[in-house]
Amino acid sequence: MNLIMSKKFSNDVEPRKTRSNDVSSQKKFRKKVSSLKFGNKEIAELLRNISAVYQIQGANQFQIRAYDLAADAIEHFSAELKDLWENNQLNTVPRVGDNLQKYLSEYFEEGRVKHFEEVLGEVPEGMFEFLKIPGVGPKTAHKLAESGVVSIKDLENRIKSGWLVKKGFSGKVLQSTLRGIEEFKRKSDRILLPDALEIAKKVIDYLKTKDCVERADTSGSLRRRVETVGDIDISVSSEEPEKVIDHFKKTPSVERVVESGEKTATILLTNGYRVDLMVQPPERYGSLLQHFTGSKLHNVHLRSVAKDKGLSLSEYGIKKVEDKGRQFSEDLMLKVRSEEDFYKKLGMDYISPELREDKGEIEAALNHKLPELIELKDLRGDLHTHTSWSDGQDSVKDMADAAKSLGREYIVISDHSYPNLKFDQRIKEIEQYNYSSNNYRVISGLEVNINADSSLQVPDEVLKKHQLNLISIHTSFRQTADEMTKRIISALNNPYVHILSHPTGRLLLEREGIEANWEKIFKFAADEGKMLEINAHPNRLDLTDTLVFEARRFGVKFTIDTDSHQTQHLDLMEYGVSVARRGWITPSDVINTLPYNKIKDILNFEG
Ligand code: DGT
Ligand code: CA
Ligand code: CA
Ligand code: ZN
Repeated sequence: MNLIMSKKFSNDVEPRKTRSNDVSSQKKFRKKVSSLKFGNKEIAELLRNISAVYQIQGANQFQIRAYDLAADAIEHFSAELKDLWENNQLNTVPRVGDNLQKYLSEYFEEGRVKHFEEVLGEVPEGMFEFLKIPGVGPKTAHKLAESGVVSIKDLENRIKSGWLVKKGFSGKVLQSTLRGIEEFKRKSDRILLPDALEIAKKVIDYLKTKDCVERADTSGSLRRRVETVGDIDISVSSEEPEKVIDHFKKTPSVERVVESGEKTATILLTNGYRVDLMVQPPERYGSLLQHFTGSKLHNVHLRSVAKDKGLSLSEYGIKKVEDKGRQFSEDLMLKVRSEEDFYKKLGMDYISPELREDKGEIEAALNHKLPELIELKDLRGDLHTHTSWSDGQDSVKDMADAAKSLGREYIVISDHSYPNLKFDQRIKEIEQYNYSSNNYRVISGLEVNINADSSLQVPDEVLKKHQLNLISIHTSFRQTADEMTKRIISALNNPYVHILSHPTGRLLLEREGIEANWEKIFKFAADEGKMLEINAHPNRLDLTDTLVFEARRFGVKFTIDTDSHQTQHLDLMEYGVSVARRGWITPSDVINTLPYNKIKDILNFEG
């Protein structure tokens, strides 16, 4: 996977930093800073802080939970809350009730919430930073801040110097806090999917070397194929949980065991990744896998559906609860061997892990209306690849041969349209390959930069020569949403342009995507028959799953492409398929599921 991590997108040029002191650029800068404070992530953090104070004060569990769930929902919501508020649509956010809507309105209007300030004012402000340390809860964080510890660095120093022990803190708690600080420092927040999958596979292969392990599967966000994951979760089916846990704790390259119980354990690997394990016997494995796959929001909603049917859900099984007063007993517990059976027992169709985000999949499963999700095998071609004609590593022949051996019917070679590229010579080479390869279809394409002023990198005469043109943003990422929207729509409007490639321009864990009015872009694309790309490269995964989900409602057509820069990248298609599945996409939404003859008609080219 070093292949992916080290790959640089050499054509990505960050705009030069503005040195101008003029008023308008300063104004823009201020606007940016203040709008940041209103981002979904910041709001989620604010609500979690409120919940932490409530926990310290021993407020009721219901209230605490309401804030935590709202924070989760807001953090993962596809639209910015501030935009919704401006359009009077705050009531469309799940878990955000009337009260919270009022507080949020106050927040966007005044930049503050009086009630929140009162709540937060009851504790020392410094405590919230300590909550970022794994294993440190609200009470410890509070105590630390009360004793005068001012930062995580300060905390580390005062533990090491023995100062906090003298203040009466337990040595054991401080040692575990110290380890938490190390983890906090070491871990980059999230892990890219291929890296997590590679590690998970190693751990699973190791677990399966013992006969007591009957099955082992990834779970959590990894199984749902979220674009990045916080930790690696693994479910195991076994009659002998203790043996499994013992075995797990001896995983090669384990740094330390964080937690260990009868049926669960957590280890930290030397690379800083955390692995969570849960074990159940085979007859309960369906419940375990379902529980541990999440998401939390999906499970919470599912529990309320179950409750209406007089059932309660856990990793142990499905319990009948209608007989009030009767003691819990094994015979009231339905054991569930498979996930299929689990959903069936709730009167639902099976829900694929990628859909389990509480975006309507539960209602759809109850009404037998789930989409027939796209699969890797549905894809017949790749519409975005590079060769050594631009910044790729391999030749046209290498790329085409490799695509052929993967079973793809056609491939678009879409090098960057560097103005000094020998376009005609390149096209000739592609034609020669087609001629000599007995009908294999290589399509001549270009990936063309959209300049800051919305013009394209090369003139129409050059575009015209090619069978397929993709456009994308590689410079001036930080225009306002309005400017950006106009820039994209105007570029897409060129009659020789087919596809908007990696539309947001984000690089996972590195660079945020552009700001734009996506609804306008989706509407334009749907009306004008322009395709939006789901870029399968695991550093991009762009469009994002949430935007795919939105775009689909507008009737947009997609392509799923690898954007390969060498032959080995052609295999990354599965990651794009995961994004599409998370966006509820079916084969008919994606044009490169079509055979060559159909796609030729749609794109309107000869050959
Ligand atoms: P991540 O690790 O941040 O990428 O996200 P997840 O979804 O993998 O979260 P994680 O690792 O904390 O938990 C894995 C799954 O286990 C989660 O999706 C649902 C279930 N789960 C974990 N904690 C809780 C909990 O407190 N309540 C419930 N109902 N389920 C939980
Ligand atoms: Ca996880
Ligand atoms: Ca976990
Ligand atoms: Zn590209």
